[in-house]
Amino acid sequence: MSNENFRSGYVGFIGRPNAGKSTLLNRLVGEKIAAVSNKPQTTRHKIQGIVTSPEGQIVIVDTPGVHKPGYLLNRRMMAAVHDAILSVDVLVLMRDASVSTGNGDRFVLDLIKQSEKKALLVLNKIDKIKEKHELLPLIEFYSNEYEFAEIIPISALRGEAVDNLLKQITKHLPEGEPIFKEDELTDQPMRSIVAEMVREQILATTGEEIPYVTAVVTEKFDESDPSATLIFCAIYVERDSQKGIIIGKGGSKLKRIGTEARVDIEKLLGKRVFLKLFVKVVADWRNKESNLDDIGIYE
Ligand SMILES: Nc1nc2c(ncn2[C@@H]2O[C@H](COP(=O)(O)OP(=O)(O)OP(=O)(O)O)[C@@H](O)[C@H]2O)c(=O)[nH]1
Ligand SMILES: [Mg+2]
Repeated sequence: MSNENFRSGYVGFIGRPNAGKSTLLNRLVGEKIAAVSNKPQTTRHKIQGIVTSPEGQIVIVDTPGVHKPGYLLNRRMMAAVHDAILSVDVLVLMRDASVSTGNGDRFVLDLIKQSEKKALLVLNKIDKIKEKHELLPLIEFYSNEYEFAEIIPISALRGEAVDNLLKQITKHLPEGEPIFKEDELTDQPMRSIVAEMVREQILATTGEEIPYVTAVVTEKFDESDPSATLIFCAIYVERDSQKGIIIGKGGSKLKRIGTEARVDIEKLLGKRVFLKLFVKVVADWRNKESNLDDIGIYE
């Protein structure tokens, strides 16, 4: 593709937990590559998605929601945010427009200000807002704080105004050749996406502390049988009691997690999958360098 006006570059999605960053990533890419949930801190490491249009190629860098780090895990999550802010061409500050402004929002805004980078403000979840004029105070607040290149209200969930957002992001990228092949959707290894899909189902089926004490690692990904891909995933928890919750009565919960995740993985791979899940108790994995390295959450 040698088009003089073709644009390409990296765009970082930055925002508080639950703003809808990964929902938007999946929608723009057109495939589920990132876990989405109604629990905060769903995304744990940067996830890159690639969207190629006739006008350009955007490489989306989805990041963990900005939060105060407690465990080493959370420090690495925040390092991924800072790394993305430094390395991308354009930033997207994603804000849940249906909630009022808090200290967390100011903190995210400060990160954008300190970067002095070109940034677009995306006001998400407008499907939850009755009257569009309710957005005006928010728009006024943000435009007084920073010179955003664009302010765009969207609904990532419903896909409202998302095509326009893609055009606007592309417009602000530098001119240049595509960075990845046109048909590539992500540079994430399949093993890592598979682990995300399993973790998404754990987040969907468990409450309270379980989402935070759980990690998933793909330990085997065997495509030698052309009729079905064989996948083994280890689910880390920190205590025996948590293992019991994930397995459920007579193994019922683990079975449900596996069945739902398999549907998503088969859709992505376009072939049959044999998925085996097992639960490992690893005390304090969230504070151990070697465990975090195994899980794929790097410094
Ligand atoms: N009503 C509504 N809900 C949305 C919209 N976009 C995302 N959500 C929901 O918001 C929740 C959080 O979405 P995620 O995409 O996981 O948010 P995130 O910003 O990636 O969160 P972290 O990874 O924790 O930082 C999920 O329950 C989504 O379904 C939207 O446009 N409208
Ligand atoms: Mg996310």
